[in-house]
Amino acid sequence: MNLVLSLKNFNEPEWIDRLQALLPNRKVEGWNNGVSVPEKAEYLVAWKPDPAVFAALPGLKVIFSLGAGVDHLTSLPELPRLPLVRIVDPDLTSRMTEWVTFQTLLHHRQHLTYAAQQEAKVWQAHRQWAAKDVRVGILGLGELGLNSAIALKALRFKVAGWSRTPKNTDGIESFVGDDQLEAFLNRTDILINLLPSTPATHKLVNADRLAMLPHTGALGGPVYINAGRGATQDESAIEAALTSGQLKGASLDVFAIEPLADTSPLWQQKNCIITPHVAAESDPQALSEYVAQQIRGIERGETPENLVDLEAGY
Ligand code: NDP
Ligand code: OXD
Repeated sequence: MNLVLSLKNFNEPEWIDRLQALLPNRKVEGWNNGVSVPEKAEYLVAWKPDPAVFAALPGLKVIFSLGAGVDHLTSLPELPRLPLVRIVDPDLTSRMTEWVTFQTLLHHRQHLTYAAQQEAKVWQAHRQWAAKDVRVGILGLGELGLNSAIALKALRFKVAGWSRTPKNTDGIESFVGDDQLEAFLNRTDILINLLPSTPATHKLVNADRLAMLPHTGALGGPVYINAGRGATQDESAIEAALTSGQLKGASLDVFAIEPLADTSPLWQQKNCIITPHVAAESDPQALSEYVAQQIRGIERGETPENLVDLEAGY
């Protein structure tokens, strides 16, 4: 019944203390400090784990991803076919909705133009279009995409989403699968990417797809926003589209390789907002309680919540 943590970029000792306090009858240990009885470890809590951890813990029953995304695990050939639980947390979801809404409004309200004018002490108003005339399209209408869609719809944007399976949410148009992707892009002024990284979404946002975004909308050119995963976009196509004017603006929180290299030309793009994968962090205490609660449920014989479909990869 023991629990092992293998975490990169997290303070492992703090996480051990937090989980140990919530699960006093189990031994909680960090992979980096050595596991006392590896055969007794039944649960693994992982973020970009050491791939050697799986073979070293033969009694594992359930793996927890300490994030909503699981590509850090599904990309590992060593990952055993065990139940894999991901984070779904209202706090994380609402933080993502804040970031997405903020970036959407920033482009919609021409903030980059006004910030540049402030630098130059220029007092000049530009025509402002209404939200109801702007078509937002969200790639990925899952836990995060749907919440952002509802918030943007409440601001009166015309919202549609694209997903693998049909959705039926009042006032949000649903586009489904590869066959409807072009039609979805053709009606989208602000494209928001909240897709997971899977083989099917790899570099999905490429030059051809960016070219499908219209220039006929109220903004005068399309905007691209990504807080899903960098692997789902072709970074050089985005850079080229920003340079050519095919894209009017972008906001990027995620990149194929993080941190983004100093040499990336994206840093120089005046119409591109870059944030360092911070769109939706979460409260460590809330995440620890989520893991502890799931473990208690599993031990009562319940099926874990928010299991990843290992075939689909998300
Ligand atoms: P969900 O699994 O709830 O939603 C994923 C959505 O993508 C679903 O609507 C799914 O369709 C759709 N989708 C997946 N593959 C395809 C495909 N091939 N074609 C069409 N649609 C597809 O995930 P979340 O909303 O919880 O999270 C999304 C991603 O956000 C995470 O995987 C993670 O990478 C990223 N993330 C980023 C953070 C940050 O700080 N930047 C923080 C947290 C998460 P369907 O509904 O039909 O299954
Ligand atoms: C996550 C992330 O997947 O932080 O939770 O990107």
